[in-house]
Amino acid sequence: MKLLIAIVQDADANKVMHALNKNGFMVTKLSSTGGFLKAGNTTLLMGVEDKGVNEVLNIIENYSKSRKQTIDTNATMVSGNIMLPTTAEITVGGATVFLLNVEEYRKF
Ligand code: 2BA
Repeated sequence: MKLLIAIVQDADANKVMHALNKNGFMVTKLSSTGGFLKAGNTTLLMGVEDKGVNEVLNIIENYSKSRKQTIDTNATMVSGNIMLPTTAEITVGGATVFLLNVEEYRKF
């Protein structure tokens, strides 16, 4: 069994969870915050039998979109004494997934 930890964008979370549940996979949703953007995202925890891992990865990949986001960077000095704000474009997502081996799994 594997523990999959998937960080997805809030906008994709419901679609990912719905597809996982529809295909018989259990999922726990945690509200999380990205350390770089300081914006909300969603962390999904899934305990998955080895034979189901590829199917889960496919579902996550299919329902997680990558999006461009504009961020403010440090103001830049122009013409000696005028400070102008500058922006940069970054691509966020689809999804970041960690796969861990599960030593033991119990339900009481
Ligand atoms: P954030 O940390 O808020 O990062 C959002 C996006 O900002 C990242 O998208 C990436 O495009 C960019 N970014 C992050 N750190 C950067 C840096 N030092 N310099 C330049 N750009 C940077 P994703 O890579 O798709 O990551 C989305 C979210 O997934 C992250 O939100 C974070 O919450 C999580 N994540 C990604 N990689 C991780 C890792 N190795 N460990 C833990 N969490 C991770």
